[in-house]
Amino acid sequence: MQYQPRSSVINRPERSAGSSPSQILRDEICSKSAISFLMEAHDALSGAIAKRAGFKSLWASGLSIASSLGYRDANEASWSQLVDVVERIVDSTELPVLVDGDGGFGNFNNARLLARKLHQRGAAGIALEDSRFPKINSFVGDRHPLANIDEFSGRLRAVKDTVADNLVLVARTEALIAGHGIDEAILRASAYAAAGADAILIHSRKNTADEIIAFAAAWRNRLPVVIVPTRYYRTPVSAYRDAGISTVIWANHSMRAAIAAMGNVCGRIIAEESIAGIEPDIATLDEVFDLLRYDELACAEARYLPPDQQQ
Ligand code: SPV
Ligand code: MG
Repeated sequence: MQYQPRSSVINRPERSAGSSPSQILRDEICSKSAISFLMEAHDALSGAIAKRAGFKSLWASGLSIASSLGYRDANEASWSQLVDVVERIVDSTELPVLVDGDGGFGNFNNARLLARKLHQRGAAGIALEDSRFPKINSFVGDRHPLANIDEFSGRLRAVKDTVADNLVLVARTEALIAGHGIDEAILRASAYAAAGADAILIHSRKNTADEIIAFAAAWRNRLPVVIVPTRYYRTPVSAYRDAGISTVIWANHSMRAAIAAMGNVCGRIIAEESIAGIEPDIATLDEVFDLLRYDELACAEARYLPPDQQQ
């Protein structure tokens, strides 16, 4: 049987110039006709699962990657650890990946180094937030000092000058997280647009979408708007469509699902002193082998190994 490579962990077909990851992501974020959805991935496996479910693009979440590495979302993981995880996500999924670059891990120099490395490893875009180093997750505590607007704009310009259009540059303002109002958010978004951002991510910690919708109304789509509705999860997507939101990020849900599922399984195994009960509730080994494309390895062995060495 002739093996037909499809999107594969191992056989990674070259993309044509017209369909680079950043171009696909740019088209999604800039599309005026359709809202797009980015699913969180924190490793290659969660990326592959998101792809299998049908997501077309991924969000390499800082919170989820830090959590899976056992770090706090407080710049405890280094930029090179982030880049390594992103490379595995990109390699295993071949989907466009928008990377949560936090504040860029320092000043303009650190931010442009991070962007260059992410481009080299196949990322499609980078989101940079106007927090001060070291950042802390937006939902932790009340102290979220913002970077100076001009200094942060310099970080954006440095990234743009370094990677040009090879990475989509999403500028994220934490103005609302820091307790400021819509005016400050618009002021910052305007400066970041002037600095070369391709889209604006506006974040909120409220449990309704009111301030996001108010921002979108005042912003009038001068650049596409990206949102992360972790706290205002009850708002239906139709409200975002009506507000002209371009992209919605489901930012941490595979990581949280994994915590819940693994906690449940571990708890049952210890209580039942048996793995018999949980077997129907976990992935089969065949599912694992299918997800990781063991069939491709078998086909490659048939092609490249002498018959007496094949499985
Ligand atoms: C992330 O996923 O790391 C984000 C989104 O930045 S949030 O955790 O909501 O700040
Ligand atoms: Mg983050």
